[in-house]
Amino acid sequence: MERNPAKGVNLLSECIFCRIIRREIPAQIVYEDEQVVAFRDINPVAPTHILIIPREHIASVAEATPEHQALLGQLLLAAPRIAEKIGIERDNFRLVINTGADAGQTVFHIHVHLLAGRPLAWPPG
Ligand code: DGP
Repeated sequence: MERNPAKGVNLLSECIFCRIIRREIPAQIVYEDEQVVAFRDINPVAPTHILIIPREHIASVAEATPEHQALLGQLLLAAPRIAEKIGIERDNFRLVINTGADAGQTVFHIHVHLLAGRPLAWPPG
């Protein structure tokens, strides 16, 4: 892995989400399986704000390859399971994947935001 200032810190040892997976820094983990981990966002923008991430470090959707096809699907399919597990509606949420700094991506380890618990405007800001 390289350190690319345009993409933030990409070193596996320093990636904050890799560190959460390794339990090196605390997080409220709400779901995990062999491929996927989900935890509460430290800066929630909705009553429910969960981040769903792959255990494998992939910097962004733009860095994913066809080999990641199934894994990317697993991130999405985890969402209704997570919703059920944490006791919210399994069919009433928004999933967001910010890709690139201009789109708001600040952590360069793919993550799906699961947002729920309030009306969500469209288009997003
Ligand atoms: P994005 O802007 O799409 O890259 O989203 C990154 C999210 O990650 C942002 O909503 C805040 C969250 N976040 C950043 N650092 C931490 C952390 O250390 N713990 C947790 N739980 N969330 C974090």
